[in-house]
Amino acid sequence: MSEVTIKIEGMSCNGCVRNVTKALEALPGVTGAKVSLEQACAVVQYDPAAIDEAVMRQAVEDAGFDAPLDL
Ligand code: 9UX
Repeated sequence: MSEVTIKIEGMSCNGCVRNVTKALEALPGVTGAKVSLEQACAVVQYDPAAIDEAVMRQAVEDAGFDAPLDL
């Protein structure tokens, strides 16, 4: 299992945090996601054989937020 921190812009309340968490945890290969409103990021546990960071970032974007590559 691997872990990555993804920068997330545009979250303004805990509803956003919930939405991002659900979007990430719905992805095959993601086993857990801890999203921080204050730190504007998500720490994601995942199986690197099943998913990569680009797919996670796209899921965050599809949920209506920005996930820029630069940390
Ligand atoms: Mo809060 Mo976020 O009212 O998608 S849920 S702004």
